[in-house]
Amino acid sequence: MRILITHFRAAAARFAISRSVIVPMLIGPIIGAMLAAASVAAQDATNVVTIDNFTFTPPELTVAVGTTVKWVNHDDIPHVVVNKDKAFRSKALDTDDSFSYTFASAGTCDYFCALHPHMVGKVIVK
Ligand SMILES: [Cu+2]
Repeated sequence: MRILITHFRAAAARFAISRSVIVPMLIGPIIGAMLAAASVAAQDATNVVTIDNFTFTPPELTVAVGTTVKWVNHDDIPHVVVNKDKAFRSKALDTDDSFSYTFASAGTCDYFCALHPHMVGKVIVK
């Protein structure tokens, strides 16, 4: 009987050790993924142009070469984001639709809405 109890205690101790090792192994990558997602979201927030009430906000955005800019339409009517030099043209963006474009070289990008040409904006790539 004494031997059985000793074996049981040893098994319990092994279980405790394995759990203390396995739980951090499982939680580590989850926390890592959460941190990675948070940093991507933070980066995105600075490179988003929103469309509200027929206005691009911010009207002028300065980014580094290689940056992806995302336009998000918050209006309840469609808009189309078009580069003046025809480098890009979005599809018609319905409410909450978005369009992304990566700026591969430096320069000034003037854009407007194809449906409402008085809507204009600018991305300066440095
Ligand atoms: Cu528009």
